[in-house]
Amino acid sequence: MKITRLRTEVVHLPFSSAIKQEGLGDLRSVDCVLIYLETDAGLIGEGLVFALNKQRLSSLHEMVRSFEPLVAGLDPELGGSFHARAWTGIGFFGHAGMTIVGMAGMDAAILDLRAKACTMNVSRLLGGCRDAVPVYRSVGLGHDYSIDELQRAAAGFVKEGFRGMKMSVGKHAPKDDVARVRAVREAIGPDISLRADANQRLSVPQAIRLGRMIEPFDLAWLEEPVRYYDHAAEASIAAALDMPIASGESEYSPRGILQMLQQRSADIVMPDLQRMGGPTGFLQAAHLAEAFDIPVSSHLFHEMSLALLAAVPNAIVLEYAPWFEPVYRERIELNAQGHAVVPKTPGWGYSFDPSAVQRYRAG
Ligand code: SMN
Ligand code: MG
Repeated sequence: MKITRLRTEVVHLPFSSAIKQEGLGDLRSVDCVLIYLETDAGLIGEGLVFALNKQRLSSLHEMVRSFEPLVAGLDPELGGSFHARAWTGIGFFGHAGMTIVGMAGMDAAILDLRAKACTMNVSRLLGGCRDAVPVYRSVGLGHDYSIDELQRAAAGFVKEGFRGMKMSVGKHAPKDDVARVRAVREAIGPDISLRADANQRLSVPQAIRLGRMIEPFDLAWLEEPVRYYDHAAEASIAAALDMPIASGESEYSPRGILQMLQQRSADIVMPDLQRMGGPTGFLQAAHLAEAFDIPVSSHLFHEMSLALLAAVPNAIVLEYAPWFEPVYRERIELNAQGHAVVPKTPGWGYSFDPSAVQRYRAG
C-alpha cells in the first residue's frame, strides 16, 4: 500500500457563545485543518489540528501541506519513519509553534492509516491497557458563569453521565473563587471528581493561598497555576500543597514535558496532542512520565487521545470538550462508571462526517 495523496479540508466551528479565556482572548471558534491521507488501497488516514478564532489558519493550512513530500508514496507500514524525518525537517524553524503542530496532523493521519491497514483500533495496535478510560467534562464551567449558572451546568454534566469535571479559577478574588468551588461541589456531591484550572493567572503566593483555601473541597487537581514555563515556580506550589498540580498543555514537544518531570513541576502531566507533534510525541511524553512514576492526562482532542490513553499504563483520565464533535460521525460513549468506552473500530474509531465537513467548510 502507498500513500497517493494528501487532501485537506478547512472547517470553521463556531461556539454557540464565546468562551472567556483571557490569555487566549475570548474563544469564538475552533478552526480545523482536516487531513486525509489517501492510498492506492482505498484506505484513508485522518488527522486534525486546529487554530483558535481563525487566527493564522491559512498559515497552519500551508504548514500542514508543506509536509506532503514526506508522505508521498510512503508505505503506511513504514509510517514510523515520518516523525523522525519531519522532526529533522522543521529544525530550521524550530520544534515549537506551527511547525510541530503541522506535523502533528500528519503524524495522526499516518497512525490512523497504520491501524486501519491492520483492521485494528489505534489503542489495540499500540497494545491496549484498558477498554475504557475515566473522563471529565471540561471547558463548561467558565469564570464568567454566575454561581447559579455554574451549579446548573455542573448538575447537567452529571445528568449526562459524567463522573468528573473541571472549572475555571483564578479570575476572581480568592474568597469568590472559594464560593464558586463550594457551589459546584455542593451541586455535584462528594463522589464526582472536580478539577480547577487557573490557566496561568496566578503568582506563587496567590496559587498557594488559593490552593489551601480550596483543598477542603477535595479537588482532583489544580491546573496551570502559574506561567507554564516557570517550572521552578510550579514545583514550589506542588511542594506546598497537598492537592495535586496538573500542567503540561502549553509545553511543546516531549522535551518540554521531560523538563517538567526533571524539575518535579507537576504531579500530573497533560501533553497536548498537537503541541507534542502528534501521537508519536504524545506517546514519548507519556512514557517519559511513566519512567518518573507520574500519571498522564490528555488535553482536548478526545477523539484521538482516548485511544492513546487506553494504551499507556500511567493514563488516569481523558479530558472531554465537545469542540470538534460537529465534524465527527461518532460521539463519546460513557459506560455505567462514567468512563469513555474505547472504540473497537479500526483507526482512531472516530471519523470525519463528509456532510458535516461540507456544511462547516471555511469560506
Ligand atoms: C483550555 C485550553 C485551551 C483552550 C481552552 C481551554 C484549558 C483546558 O486550559 O485545560 O482545556
Ligand atoms: Mg488547562
